[in-house]
Parts: sequence; C-alpha cells; structure tokens
Amino acid sequence: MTSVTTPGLDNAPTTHAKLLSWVQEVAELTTPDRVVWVDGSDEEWTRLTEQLVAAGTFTRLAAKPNSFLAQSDPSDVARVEDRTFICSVDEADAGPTNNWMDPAEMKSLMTELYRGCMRGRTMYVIPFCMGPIEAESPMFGVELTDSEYVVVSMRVMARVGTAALEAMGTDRPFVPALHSLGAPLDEGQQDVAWPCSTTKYIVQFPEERTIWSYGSGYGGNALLGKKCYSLRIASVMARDEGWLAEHMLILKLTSPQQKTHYIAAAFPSACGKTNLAMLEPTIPGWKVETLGDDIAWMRFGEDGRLYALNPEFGLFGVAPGTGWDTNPNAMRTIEAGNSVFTNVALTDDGDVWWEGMTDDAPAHLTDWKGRDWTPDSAEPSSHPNSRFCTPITQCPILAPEWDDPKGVPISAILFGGRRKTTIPLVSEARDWNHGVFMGATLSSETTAAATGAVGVIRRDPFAMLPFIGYNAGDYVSHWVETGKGADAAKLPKIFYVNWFRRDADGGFLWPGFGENSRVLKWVVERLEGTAAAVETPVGHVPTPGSLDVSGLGMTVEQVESALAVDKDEWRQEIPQITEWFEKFGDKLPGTMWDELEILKSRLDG
Ligand code: GTP
Ligand code: SPV
Ligand code: MN
Repeated sequence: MTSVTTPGLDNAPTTHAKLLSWVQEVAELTTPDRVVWVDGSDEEWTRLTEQLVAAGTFTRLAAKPNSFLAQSDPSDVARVEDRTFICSVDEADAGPTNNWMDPAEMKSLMTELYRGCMRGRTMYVIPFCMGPIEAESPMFGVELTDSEYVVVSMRVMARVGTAALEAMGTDRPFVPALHSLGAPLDEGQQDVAWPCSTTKYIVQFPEERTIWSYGSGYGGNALLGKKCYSLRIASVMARDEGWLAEHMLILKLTSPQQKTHYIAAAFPSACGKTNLAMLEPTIPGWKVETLGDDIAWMRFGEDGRLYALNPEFGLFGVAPGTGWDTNPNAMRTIEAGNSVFTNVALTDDGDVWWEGMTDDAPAHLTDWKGRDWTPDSAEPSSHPNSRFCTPITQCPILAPEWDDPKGVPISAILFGGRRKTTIPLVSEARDWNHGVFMGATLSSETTAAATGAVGVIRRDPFAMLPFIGYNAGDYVSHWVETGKGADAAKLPKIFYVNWFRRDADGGFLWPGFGENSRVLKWVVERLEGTAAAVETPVGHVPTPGSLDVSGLGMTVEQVESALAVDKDEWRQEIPQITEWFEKFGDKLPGTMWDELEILKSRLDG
C-alpha cells in the first residue's frame, strides 16, 4: 500500500483526524515520493529556495537580499478564466457569469488527472490561515501541492505552518485546497524549470468549501489561499453568513487636520489597487497608510459600521509600471528583500528590472524568456503580468492596525475601472442602491492578469467577475440586502473613479498615481460635507473649483475633460447595461432595473 510506504505520511505533526485522512487519501491518489509538512520556518525557506535554485526554477538575485527570480513556462503566466469553474450542485448557483460543470462529473474527470500526478515529486502539506490566527473564528485552509514555488510563495502570501496547524487543533474546520502542477516525473526523467500541464482546471466546489486546482503554477491559479479561497469560496461563506468578501484594497487616509478615514476600493485586476493602497500623496499634509492591496473581508461591527480586514500576509503585485516615480513605497517594500519575482527581466548585476521601473532601460538584460535583451529589442523585457511577491510587513507605510482581527471601519468604498472614455475621474453615488448600481455595471478593459485578449471592454461587477463564487445576480442582491439591513448613516459612501480616461491624442487625461490623492481629498471632503459637487445623471461630480488641482499644471479644459459627464457617451452605455442586466434573468434585484430607469430619465432630462 502506498499509504504505508510514502515517507512523511506517518509522522504528521497533528492528530487532526479529518486532515490526516484527507492527506492520506490524496497521497494514495497522487502517489508522491514523499510527504512533507510545511512548518513555515526560516530553515524551511532556505532549504526550499536552495532547492529551487538547484532545479533552475529560481535565480538568486545578487542585488537584493534573500530574493529570487522565477521565469515561468511562457504559457503559464496568468489566471485562466476559461478554465475556472464554480461546480455548485445546481447550475443556477454558478450562472450567468461562471463556467459550471456538475460537481460529480468534475470530480471524476479530475480524479483521473490527479491519479499518479505527483509521481517523482514531493507532496507538501501547507496549513494556513487567511487573516490573523488570533481571530475569533480563524479562517483555516490546508493546501496540498507538489510545487516548491507554491510553498515559498504561500509563505509570503499567507500565515502558514506550525502556528496555523497548532491553532487548528484536532478538529477545527479548514478549507481543503488541492493543487498539482500535473507534471509527474518518471524515474530518471530530467525535470524542467517550470513544470506545468497544458490541461488546466481551477475548480471551486462552493457547497463543500473545497478547491481543486490542476496544471498551473501561476499565482492566482496555484496560491489557493488567494483568489480561490479568499474570494470565490469566501464570497459564498459571506453570502450565507451576512458579510462581504471583496476584491478591494484597504487604505488609511489622514488629513492635515489629523482626521483619519479608512477607504476600500475595488478595481479589476491590474487596474490600480496596489498603487492606490501605497500612494504617496502629492498634496501637502495628507498621509496614506496601507492595510491591504487586493482582498477585503467586510463585516458589520457592533457599532453598526462596516469593518474591513485584509486576509492576506503579502503582496502579489503587478511589476510593470511599478517604479520610483509611480509607486515608491512598493519599491521600498521589495528593496527589503525576501521576495520572489516572476517573469521580469534580470540585470547583468543580478537585480530585477521591468518596464516602468526607471525612465531609462539598462543597456543589457536577460528577458523573462531568458533571451538577451537591449532597449532596441522588439518585445518588452518583462511579461505584462509579471509579478513581485513580497511580505506586506516590509511596506514602510503599513498601518499598525492592519492585522487587527476586528478590521477597520470603512468610510468610503470606491469602484473603478480602466475606461478610455465616458467614465468621469470621480463621481459620488446618490445613495447605497445607486452605489450598488455603479458596482453592478462596472466596466473595464481587460488586462494581462488573465489569459485572453487585452483591452476589450467588459462588465466586471464590483471588480469581481472572475471571483464571484456563486450566482452574480444573487451577489448583487446580497449587496442590496447588506444596505437594507444597515443604518444608512453609518454605511460607507460609494464613489466611482476612473484614472484611465484618455485625451484626443490617446494620452491619459489624469496624471494618476500620487496625484490620485487629490481625488481622495475630495472624497473625504464629501464625507465631511465640505466639498461642492454638481449633480449629473451619473451622480455627483466635483465642481470645477472643488477638486484641488493646485500646482498640477493642468489647464481648466483638461480638468473639465477628466470630470466631464457626456450624455451622448452615456446614452451609448444604456443598451450595453440593458443587455448585461438581461443576462441575469430574474436573479437581478429589481432595484437595479429601477436605477437604470433613473439613469435613462436623467440622461433624457
Ligand atoms: P491585481 O493585483 O491584478 O488585482 O491588480 P491591481 O489592481 O493591484 O493593479 P496595480 O496597482 O498593480 O496596477 C496595474 C497597472 O496599472 C500597473 O502597471 C500600474 O502602473 C498601472 N496604474 C496604477 N495606477 C495608475 C494610475 O493612477 N494611472 C495610470 N495611468 N496607471 C496606473
Ligand atoms: C489578480 O489577477 O487580480 C491578481 C493576481 O491579484 S492573482 O493572484 O494571480 O489572481
Ligand atoms: Mn487581484
């Protein structure tokens, strides 16, 4: 019997019966050479990173302490949305935005893929906790994986190892998350630097709170605590238990008067969350501190306010565009070392480089595919979805309360996307339901964070299109219900922003990055009732004088163009929104149709 002979299986550092039997069952199915229980120690990190260097997966960076570069298989660089499934018992519970397959059918199909899939490899057991282990109800998970890259990355992104396992005790619930690269090794077979399979499945079983992932080593497909657990599975838990699991950053904003506000913001993948979360304000006296850059879990506190918590432990940020000019705090975070970079370029002195890091590119690089690169090369040196994976605790502007299990009270929620036209720089919702309408109709150009075409406008409700673990109509209803059950005066105010509007020449109308602090200032002044706004069909937008553009060097016309609500442009949105809403059938709450009618009548008025 494999179960008896697999080394490592018998000396488990836990007596958690359910965990033990699941580990045994998976080991019997996948037949790894050995089982290793991840303890999360420095020694383990050293051993695994050395092993990854020896295997050719990692290059140790001479120029940054304890940091590594991984260059993936060129086909395994992003989330695979077309291979991602919500396998609910009832198909209606996955529709209309998710791929679905009957759970039994999916399990039998994947069981055959998993059979023997870890042959020649090690199966790692990674106990982890999303959010603080000291939380009242810690959110445990256990990932089984045959990838050392996944183990070291999970150690950066989540609280892993002995502390999590001990807190799980003998019987506390956990989300089982099974991952395999799908690349077994035969005896004597030479491994490749980035093993993966051409067959990929990223599967959530929402009723069972279970995750099965196969074939990819890329972050969002393989670090299962992140999108699979903290968004897809957690959104189902949140629906059932009355909270929210969202694709949002969390930041703390302090005004020159020392008033603080916490702000959460949902932008689609590669649309600016990490950058806003770490923003360095350009306006004097304002301060931003970071609490999270990708995921927020939000629950009502006893005081009736909505509190947000970042369940992660690290940053998995888009590299290109991250530079000393645009996001100096991210640069400082990675300078501290202890980071894994994937699919960026290597400099000749053993550092990383990517487009946008510095104004001038180095004269010579090794590009993400391992080829010589010079500024004359036809292709960028780094993949557009290349990433840095780095401990959030290294962020120099991390708010001290970032890991408080009770979270922080949110004053404002921003929705935003990447739109060249139509959407003004900032607008404020009239009320909660109008804000939910803004979220439900959010649109953005697709980015390299997922495989497929880039730059195509699509609806991305609440920036959660690829991450809602259940029916998207029910999800919108959940947002409406969240507002209904609350004291309206204590609910966060909702805003919609767009940093990506273009001028006639195709350039950005708004300078973005640190200058976005001007928009945050207007948001806070709206909360405090001190900033003026004009009412437009799509909400309140700043009056020309109420947005602080001092010292920015923009002309009045440029500011007006950034803020413009063009009725003709908006009328063109109506058929698209109508078509979008029709997809939801009777699952869409009637209030969304009401909001659409209000918009239409205001555009015609
Ligand atoms: P995920 O990690 O994929 O969820 O993405 P994210 O929302 O955290 O996106 P991120 O902040 O990493 O930004 C993605 C890209 O947008 C980077 O290339 C940034 O340089 C660019 N970007 C961010 N903020 C701005 C901005 O205000 N203006 C412009 N023009 N670009 C921006
Ligand atoms: C995203 O795609 O939204 C990310 C990166 O934050 S990943 O974790 O790979 O999904
Ligand atoms: Mn994300």
